[in-house]
Amino acid sequence: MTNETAWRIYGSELSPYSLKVRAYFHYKQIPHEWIIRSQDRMEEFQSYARLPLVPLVVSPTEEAMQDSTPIIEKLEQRFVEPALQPTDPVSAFVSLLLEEYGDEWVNKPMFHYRWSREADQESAAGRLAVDMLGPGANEEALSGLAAVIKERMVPRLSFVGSNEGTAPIIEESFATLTSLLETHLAERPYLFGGRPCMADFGIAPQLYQCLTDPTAGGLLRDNSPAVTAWCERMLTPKVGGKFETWDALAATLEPLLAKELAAVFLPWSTANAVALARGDEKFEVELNGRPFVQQTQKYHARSLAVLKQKYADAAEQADDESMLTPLLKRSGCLDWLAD
Ligand SMILES: N[C@@H](CCC(=O)N[C@@H](CS)C(=O)NCC(=O)O)C(=O)O
Repeated sequence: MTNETAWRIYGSELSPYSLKVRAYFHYKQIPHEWIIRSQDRMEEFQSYARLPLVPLVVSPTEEAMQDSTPIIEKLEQRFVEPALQPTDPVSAFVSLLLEEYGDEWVNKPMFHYRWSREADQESAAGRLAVDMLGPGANEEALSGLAAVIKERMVPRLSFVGSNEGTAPIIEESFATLTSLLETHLAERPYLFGGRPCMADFGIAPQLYQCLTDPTAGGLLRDNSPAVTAWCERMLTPKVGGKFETWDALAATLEPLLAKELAAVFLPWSTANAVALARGDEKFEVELNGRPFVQQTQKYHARSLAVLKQKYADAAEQADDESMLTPLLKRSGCLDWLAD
């Protein structure tokens, strides 16, 4: 028998993608059980998971799902209200574009700030150890596990492309994003107005993780009170009003498309995809005049291809009068999205 209360989310409080999916469940008011993937629950987690990644969602009929964007897209077919996307085609595509930027790029400043400096490493490793062993575990076990986690996570900075040379680019990107968002969110509770959409689910959980870390959290609290409040609001987002029209949003969202998507995220993602197609293990791309060097990553290339397909579909659906293509052209995004 199907039990609608039996949806399960295996996740971690320190995983942005887990909080993204949990926020979606709250927004759609889908009854669910939030299960921290602790050592106690690892065997159970592994019996469903194809990949050793959280979040993992298990449906009432025992269907296991991974990867936050496909999870949400699948659930959208079943839980249609409240609508997740604006109906206007320009806003709808920009929302998808920003979700992708959140998942694939904003994760970099999140990961970089969390694992680069000693105070942040200690904080995150300590909290992850509590997640794994439970708050009742003894001090010695917790500090032993925290040390192991730290040793495992710090070298992973290289996977996200964080190193001495790229640190200033990543930190500048965080500053640009949070300052542009601060202006935008000072006027509205969610990115597209009175209710959240895909863009909010993509970006806010990454920045929420930053908020829980000493260095990035300090920056956010000191400089970006509206962004801070939005990240907290996005833990359990609610319908508070309507989506605004693109005209009302454009003045403060277009600069984000130009300064972050067109100047940083899309050139970086494209360079990764081009290098992978050539069979290279590393790539270098100039971002805002400085070299960014990273190992190639297959996942990003696949998700860029999906994004380009979404743009092709949106452009085909839009009529000749659509503002979408001119907007993407004006902001410098079009060349990266259209083949
Ligand atoms: N694209 C995936 C990314 C999931 C992911 O990277 N999860 C991380 C935590 S945020 C993870 O599980 N890392 C391995 C681990 O924590 O054991 C999604 O959107 O769900």
